[in-house]
Amino acid sequence: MNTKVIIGIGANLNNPLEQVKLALTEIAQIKNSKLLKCSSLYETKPVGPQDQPKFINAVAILETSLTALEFLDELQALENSHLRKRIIHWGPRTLDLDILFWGNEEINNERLIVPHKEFSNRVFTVLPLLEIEPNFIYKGTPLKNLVSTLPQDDLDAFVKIK
Ligand code: A4P
Ligand code: MG
Repeated sequence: MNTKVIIGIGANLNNPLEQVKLALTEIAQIKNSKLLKCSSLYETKPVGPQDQPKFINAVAILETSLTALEFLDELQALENSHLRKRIIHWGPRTLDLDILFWGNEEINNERLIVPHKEFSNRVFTVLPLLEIEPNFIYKGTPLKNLVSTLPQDDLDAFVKIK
């Protein structure tokens, strides 16, 4: 059975625009999966420590017949191939791939929490998803209604680049 999965893509080191573009071509090749939609690429203000470069962010929608943990394995293998080093929590990274939604399922185990806990607090996940799914409903509320609850600084700094 196919599951619709929504992922967040982020990078802020080693030419992040190229990291994200390359990641999108790689994501399109994940086994037993099909890339359905991808947002524009955006420059965003870092959430967390501010003494780090701006991020490039995007959101993509796929369908897959993999299990959630198999799909996470694929994303983590891609992160590792981009020489990702996990040093600082919410700190700089060459590539960060998060599962935002796994169909309508709630998953909570030591490797995977879905929906992503920070999804609705972040300009860099909410606005790219709105671009490609303008009628998305999040926990019973239209996603577009959440925009006014997001930090104004982050909204001001959100710039479409490609
Ligand atoms: N994990 C649990 N749930 C998930 C999920 N839904 N998707 C586990 C992916 N992984 C999930 O992640 C740590 C562990 O979380 C993994 O081993 C996985 O099994 P990580 O990516 O190694 O650590 P992290 O990214 O430093 O922590 P975290 O909490 O995932 O941070 P976030 O939420 O990814 O935030 N600012 C801007 N502007 N743009 C960004 O993209 N990203 C972050 C990172 C901070 N600030 C940012 C951005
Ligand atoms: Mg992460």
